[in-house]
Amino acid sequence: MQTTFSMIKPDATAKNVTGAINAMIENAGIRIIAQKRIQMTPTQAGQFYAEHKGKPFYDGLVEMMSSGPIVVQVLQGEDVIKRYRTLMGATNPANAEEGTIRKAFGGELPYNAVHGSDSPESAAREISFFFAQTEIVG
Ligand code: IDP
Ligand code: MG
Repeated sequence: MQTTFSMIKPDATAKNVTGAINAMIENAGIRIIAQKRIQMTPTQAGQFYAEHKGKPFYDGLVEMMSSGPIVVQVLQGEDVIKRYRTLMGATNPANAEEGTIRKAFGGELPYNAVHGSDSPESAAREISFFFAQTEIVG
């Protein structure tokens, strides 16, 4: 059983679709084993997205990600890192397939509703960025 880190972004909390996104996650057979609603500071958002520092969209991404509430989650399931990336859909919602979260709830970049870890290493880093072990209760 694998775990991954997921984030419902400020554009999606603003649209009041956190429950709808959770339903898509659960309908895909993925378990939400930890979850909280928080707001990142710009500094935190910058650290979280450090891998993108220097890219043209970095400043806008940091601004957007700290602009409102987000829901951070730990997801669990078989091969869940890859499966959740598939359920999210393409980074650009314009290219996302039918049935994906980004197709259903994304807008124009950087507004694409959700984040999901892209590897076991980033999953470990991103989970520990937001969650203490005691908060992951299964
Ligand atoms: P991912 O979220 O699908 O892993 P990344 O390439 O890691 O995509 O980019 C991180 C986030 O940065 C995206 O989810 C999106 O919000 C934003 N982003 C990526 N590419 C662009 C772009 O070309 N313009 C504006 N924002 C972008
Ligand atoms: Mg990424």
